[in-house]
Amino acid sequence: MMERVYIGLGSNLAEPLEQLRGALAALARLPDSRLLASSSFYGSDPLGPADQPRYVNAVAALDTRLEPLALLDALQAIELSQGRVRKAERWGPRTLDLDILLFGERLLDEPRLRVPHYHMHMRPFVLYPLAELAPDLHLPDGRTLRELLAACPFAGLERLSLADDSAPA
Ligand code: PH2
Ligand code: MG
Ligand code: MG
Repeated sequence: MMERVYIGLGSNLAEPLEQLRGALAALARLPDSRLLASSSFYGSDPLGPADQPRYVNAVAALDTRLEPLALLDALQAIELSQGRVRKAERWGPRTLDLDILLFGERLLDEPRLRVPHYHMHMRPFVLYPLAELAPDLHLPDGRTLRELLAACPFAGLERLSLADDSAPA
């Protein structure tokens, strides 16, 4: 069964725009999956330590037959292939971060993976790009994306590109 997955992309090191473009190209090559759409790219104020560069963020929609942990493995392989080094600092700078935001209607609470993503409901750099792709979305707990957006100001965000500019080649 194909399931609809939303993936958050983020980067604030080593040419963030190129990091996101490369990541979208890699997502388009995932096995047993189809990349459906990607949002505009957004510049965003860093959440967490303030002494780090601004991020570029986007969201992608994917249909996949992969199981969640197989998809997580594939996303981490993409992060590593683009030079990510995992550091101890929480919410510190990174070359590429690919987070599973939603996986169909599933609620997952495993050591490696919590879905929905634990802070997505209050992160403007997740909610606004997601709303471009799925404005009528409902979360598995019944909350609507519209409700979450109403409680989340468009703060520290700047739309850098239209969705079409960031589409994979
Ligand atoms: N990711 C983090 C920590 N802080 N801030 C912004 N603006 N965008 C991110 O993607 C981000 C962050 C940890 O994954
Ligand atoms: Mg993250
Ligand atoms: Mg992550």
